This record gives sequence, structure tokens and C-alpha cells, in this order.
Amino acid sequence: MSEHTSSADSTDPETVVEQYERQLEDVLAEVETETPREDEDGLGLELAGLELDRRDFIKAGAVAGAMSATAGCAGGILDDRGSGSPGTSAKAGSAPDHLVPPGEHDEYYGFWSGGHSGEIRVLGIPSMRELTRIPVFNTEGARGYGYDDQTSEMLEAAGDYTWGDNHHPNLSETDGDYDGEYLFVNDKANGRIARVNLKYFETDAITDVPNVQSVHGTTVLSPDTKYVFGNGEFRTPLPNDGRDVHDPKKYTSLFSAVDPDSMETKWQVKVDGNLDICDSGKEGRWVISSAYNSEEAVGIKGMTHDDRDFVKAFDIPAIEKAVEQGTYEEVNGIPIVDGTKSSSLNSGDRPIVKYIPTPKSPHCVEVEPNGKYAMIAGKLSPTVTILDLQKLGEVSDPAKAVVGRPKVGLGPLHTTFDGNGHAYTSLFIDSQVAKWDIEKAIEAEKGSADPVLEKIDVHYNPGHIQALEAMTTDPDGEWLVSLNKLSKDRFLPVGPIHPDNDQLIHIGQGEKEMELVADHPAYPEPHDCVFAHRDKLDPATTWDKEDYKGEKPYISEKQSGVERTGDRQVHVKSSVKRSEYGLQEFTVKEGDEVRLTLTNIEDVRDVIHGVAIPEHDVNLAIAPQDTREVTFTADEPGVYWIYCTYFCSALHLEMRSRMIVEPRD
Ligand code: K7E
Ligand code: CUA
Repeated sequence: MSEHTSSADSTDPETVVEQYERQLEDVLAEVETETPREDEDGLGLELAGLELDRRDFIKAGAVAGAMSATAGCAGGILDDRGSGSPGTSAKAGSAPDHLVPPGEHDEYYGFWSGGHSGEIRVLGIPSMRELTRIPVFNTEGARGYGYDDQTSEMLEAAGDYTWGDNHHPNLSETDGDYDGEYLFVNDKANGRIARVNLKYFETDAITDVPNVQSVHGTTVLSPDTKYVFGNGEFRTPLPNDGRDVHDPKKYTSLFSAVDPDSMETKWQVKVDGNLDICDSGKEGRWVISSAYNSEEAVGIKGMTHDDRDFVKAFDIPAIEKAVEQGTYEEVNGIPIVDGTKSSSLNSGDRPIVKYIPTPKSPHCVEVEPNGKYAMIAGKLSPTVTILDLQKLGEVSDPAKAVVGRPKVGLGPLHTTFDGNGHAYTSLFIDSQVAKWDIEKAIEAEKGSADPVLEKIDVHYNPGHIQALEAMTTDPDGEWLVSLNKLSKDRFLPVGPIHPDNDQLIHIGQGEKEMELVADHPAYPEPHDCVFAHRDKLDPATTWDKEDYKGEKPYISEKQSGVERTGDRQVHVKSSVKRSEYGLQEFTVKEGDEVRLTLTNIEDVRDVIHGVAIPEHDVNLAIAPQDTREVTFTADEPGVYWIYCTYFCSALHLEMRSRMIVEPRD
């Protein structure tokens, strides 16, 4: 590369990097020399030194984009900014061993959202070994998910989409702690929320939330999971049935409350601007949502025109009261409460939604373990806004509940906690994680970088970061994972679609320097994850047939047989065990609708049997004591060999059955 120093060669990577670095330095220089200003209307909104006008913003946007393409080379020019001890971290070697020896178990479960792969991935922490994947919005051959009647009907009823985009996994809580029962996750692509049963590690419900196009932020109401909330991100006409299509001012964003048991949408709240991410306070009153586009524009320039946006604080009991009193309009059967700024429900002394001014286009909200403060990452502002939730309930001017605004670095996106007074914020543009002191940030002047204790480089461009049990009232510290969007040069090249890079960082109890201990390639594209101590879960090792009693039969060896249920319908029932199907053959007629019901009658753990029928798209995976059913049409006469897909015994290969389809003549 050294011979390519000519600046005329604009495609030379190093030259491109140099250009971007110069551009970024220009922007930073402007940022550093700007003086904070008071907001015109006296709301006390200072922009913490970052006051980019529209022209600068576009430029900054260009640089941010450029930096995301070159961030691996960015470290050097950024080191002279920010905290006293930024840059490449920590003395190596002080972290405990993260490698779990053969035969031993990890201490924590990690549940990763799979992004637009639609699945949840389960990893052990700290080893980062992948334990399993749970298909949610996608179909998955390995688990027969989306192939048996039950799961395919569930996917069909939830809109019949073939994929989803899940970002935010949330564990159900009792008394503010994970109870190990359920995981809830959003679908940003199709406006859905799914529930995963953690006894069986299976998706057991998906709800297509009415009136919204995209569910982005998702949280359960702490401390007892009274609701699962979803932020409708995209603004659309209400209802979106062809009215108001050319009148974006009439589009609206909805905040939805879903009952975790019935998975029905109970009510929705209409607000101004686009909702983004949300988190619950710990006492069941507040849910805080980041939001952007208070301009209510439809293009990027318009969306980022104004200097500020408004975070929304939903007062859940106040909203419930409005619903009880019937103060709503009903759209598609759902009560919709008006939480827009000008709503009469927001004019009294107990507004249902408070609008808190922040620097424009913030990205995320995380409530710290004590439930006292919500942290709102600035994204375009190098700051985190600290909202005091107690004060929020007391002050009439919500801006007065902003009690701190530390300057943490460029592109702050997500914050996590160690439970010992420290917050950790990912810096997308700087490709770093900044650790800062929460109380110091409240004492310090807004816009001060003093509360920042330390920074560590990550590779590259982190989105969410997550520490152990950080969403509970009692986080465990020790490990933090940085979910980096780009891996660039960190792994063997695998073609142009690169893996993400999840990095394991040791944080101890916050008393130590952060230390990077492992890189972990991740298939596109996790956004967030959540960690629970293994003692909080109690997964089944085989099915308990009582759990599906009344919904599905249990077919013993004796009950195996073929029953004609109609002129063109047959019900085929078969037990399954090592290494034979209860029916070694069965005969149907061409054109018959075949309902196939199979039970794995073994009760030994880890003996799973599969059922594949060639040329019929039949693929079931049946765990011990489970029953699965599939209905299909036998439309071509012939012989079809049914085989077992799971390697179950030495005679697995011989485990066969035969479907004979006789010509109907
Ligand atoms: Cu930041 Cu959808 Cu939580 Cu992606 S979101 S990073
Ligand atoms: Cu049963 Cu292989």
C-alpha cells in the first residue's frame, strides 16, 4: 500500500480514510468552539456544546457515514478528546477466564435478537458459545418450525409473513427480577410482538399489533410484567386505509399495550413524532420512549431540521384511567387514547404523556437499576440526557426533570449498568464504550466530560451494549457485551456480507479498567441481548404431555393406524421411537388430504426424531413426549419414503416408513 500515497487516487483506501479524518476533524473543531446556548423559550435546553446547523448536520451525517466505513482507522485522531483516559484500554490479563472448560456450563444465558434473520439466539456467557436458536418470525428447518400445523397456523394468523426483524428481547419479570417464564420480542418489519416460552424455548404466541406498521422499542412493565409495550415507529394515517395518504401531518405514531397472557392489544396511545426505543421505570408508573422527528417530516432533512426532539414519558396509571373512563376513539376494535401534545388529556395536572425536550434525534432509553434515572443517548449529540423519574412526577415543566447531561463522546446510542453506580454508553461514531459515573454526571455541569471515567475501543461501531442482568434492579456486573455492527478485518474474510462482531469485555464490579477478552462473529444481525443467571430459568428436558392436553392427542404404539375421516380425508396416527415409526407404511388415495399426527413416545432426554416426507414439504422435529401434526395433500400417486432427520441411534438410517399413494382412477 505504501506506494499509493497520491491524493489523486481517490479510491485508494488510505487516501479515502485521510479525507474522512480531515472532514471529521473539521466538524469536531466546529463542535468544540461552539458555545452552549439557552433555549429561546427558557426550557433550559442546552445542546452541550454541539450546535450543528442544518448544513453542518448534513456534513456530520456524511462524516458519520464515512466513519462507519472507516472506523477501524479512526482511533488515532480521536484520542485527544473526551475523558482523561480514553483510548485503548486496559492491562491485559486481569480478567477471569471466560473460557468454560469442556463439560462445564456457563453461568448465564444470553438471549440475542436475530435482527432480520427473525430468530432469537441463545448463547452461554461468558463463553459466548451458541447453545441454540429459537425461530420466531422465520421458518426453521432444523426445528420443523413453520412446517407443522401448530406453528405454521400461528405464523399465518400473525400476518403470514415469511420473516421479521427482531431487535429487543425482554425477559418477563416478577418483583423486578427475571422470572424465567417468557421472553418477548418485537418485529420492526411487520408490527408484531412475539412471546417465547422459556420452559420449552419455543415461540408460543405472535400478535400482529393493530393499527401500527412497525414495532421497534419493546419493554415489559416492571416490576411484574403487567403489559408488554411496543413502540409503533413509523407514522401512518389512522386507520391506514387510504385516507390522508398525502397529508403527513395527519400520520401518527402509536404506543401499544399488550396483555402478556392473552397477547391481545389492550389500548394504544397516539403521540406526536416518531417513537423509537422504550424502557420501563421500576415502579410500574413510567415508560420512557425516545422519539425523533418532532417536525413530523417525511424526509431526512426535514426530520432533523429542528434542534430538539421530545422524549415521551407515558404515565401508565393515568392512561389506564383515561381508558376506564372511556376517553378514547376506537379504531379496529382498539381503544386509542389521545396523547398528542395538544390533547386535553395532557392539559391537566396529571398529563398522560409528558414531552421532555432533548437534543435532536436521540436514540435510546435505559432506566438504571434503582429506577431513579432514565438515560437517553444523544446519537447526534455527544451527550446522554439524564431524566429524574421522581422529579418527572412532581414538576409541571418536564424539562426541569432533566438533571444531567454528561458529554460522553460521538454517536452515543445505548447505555447499560453494572449496578455499582456506573453507566456504560456505546459510541457509534467513536467506536468506543464510555464508562461514566452516574452521580458525578448529575453533580457536574451539563455538557461536561468530567464524569467519564474510561473509554475502551471496540471493533467497530457499536449499537447496543449489555451487561449482566442490567435490566433488573440488581445487576451482576462482571461482563459486558458490545454488539458491534461492523467486523471489517477482524475475521477470516467470507465474502462481501461480513459478520457482525460481538465483543466480550470484562468490567468487574466497575472498580477495574475495562478489558476486551474475546471477539465473536455474529450472523446478521443482532441488535440487543439480555442476560439471565442460569438459576432463574428452569427449562424442560422433555415435553410434559399435560402441557398440551386437550390441544393435541398423544399417540401410543397401539393407537397407531389410519382412519378415513371423509371422502378425501384421512387421519394417519403414528408413534415414533428408536428406531421405528409405529406405522412402517400407510396407504392413502391420490388427492387425499392427509392429517399426520405423530408422538415421540420416548421419555429419554435428547432423543429427538424427525419426520421428512420427500416431495411434500413435510419436515417435523419431535422431542421426547411431544406430539406434532401436519396436514398436506397427497396429490401425486407413487411411493414416498419417510425418513428420520435427527441422528437418533445406530439404526437411525434404517428408521423409515413408507407412504403409498394409490391412483384414484
Ligand atoms: Cu439501537 Cu432497534 Cu435498539 Cu438497533 S436499535 S442498535
Ligand atoms: Cu429417529 Cu433418526
